[in-house]
Amino acid sequence: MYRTCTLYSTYRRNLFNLRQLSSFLFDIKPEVHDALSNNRAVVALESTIITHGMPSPYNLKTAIEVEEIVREQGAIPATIAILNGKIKIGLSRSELEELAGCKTKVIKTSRRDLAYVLSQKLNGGTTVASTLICANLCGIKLFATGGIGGVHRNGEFTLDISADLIEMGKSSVAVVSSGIKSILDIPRTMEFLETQGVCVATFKCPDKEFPAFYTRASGTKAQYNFNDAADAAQCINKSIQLGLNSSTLIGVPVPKEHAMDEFVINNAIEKALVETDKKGIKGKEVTPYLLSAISEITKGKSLQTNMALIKENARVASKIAVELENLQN
Ligand code: PSU
Ligand code: MN
Repeated sequence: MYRTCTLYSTYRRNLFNLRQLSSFLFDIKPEVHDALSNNRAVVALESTIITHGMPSPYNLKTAIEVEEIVREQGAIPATIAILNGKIKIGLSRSELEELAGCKTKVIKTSRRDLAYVLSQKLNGGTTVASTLICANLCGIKLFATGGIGGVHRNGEFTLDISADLIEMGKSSVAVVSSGIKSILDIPRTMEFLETQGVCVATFKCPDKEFPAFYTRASGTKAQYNFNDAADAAQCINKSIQLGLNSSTLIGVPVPKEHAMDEFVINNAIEKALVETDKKGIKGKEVTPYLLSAISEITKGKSLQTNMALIKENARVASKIAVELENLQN
């Protein structure tokens, strides 16, 4: 009885939200709207990875392939971005091309940038934080990305802590990623996530070794491990039923054949960090700069790894979304 009530009210709330949201702030693609109205599996995808995380033409190629993978698993992809001051939930092929081509200026849009970008009718690539905000408002329950932001090294002095972490503490959307890059301070990021109430689990890693994006091991453990997609969906469902309004963060290690050599990547990261410091790069520019510097230093190898892991994450997120759909219908 309680379960039915909770799910029913979630469903009603989604419908109410969807009606409100479709108007002047949001533009929800019809197939995404249909899927949400019928409680069908939808997977949100961010767009900063397209606009600032990967160079052209790899960004467009990856964005298209990731959407295909979501569909293959029986879910509907909803890439989220801001175009001409409207939040798009689900993009057409030409909109993806427009974003990826960077013909017009696109702003890396996190929570603090959202209202400004909308009010000025600009274009924005949404980070994990702002994608979470939008997905949450629409009732999307799963979100696949490459890597999340975190506490930066020396964050205890600079206070450079990604808004992604805080948003995960207040969004009822599970995030599937390849963990936290070792350009960040992984143990402190874990501490911060605990404070925000985010449940952190690995996927199919019985040793609970949390992945470090380019490599499969970070030296830091997650609290839990999900054996399969159904296991993850059960936990996410409980979180929804309780109304916790916080994320479950699921760490999927990069497939073995695409993982980078630890020595090679750590060297590249150290070099890139020195370069960033020397050039005085700060704030929101740090992550995109580091990603491109690391790709240059590794002669494109890190970019290949990045492309492989996001596809794997989309596959896993879609499987979980389908399991969740089965639990909720
Ligand atoms: N990590 C990547 N690629 C990315 C990002 C992170 O491998 O594109 C992006 C994501 O959109 C993430 C954002 O939300 O960087 C975090 O930026 P910041 O550290 O400035 O919060
Ligand atoms: Mn930052």
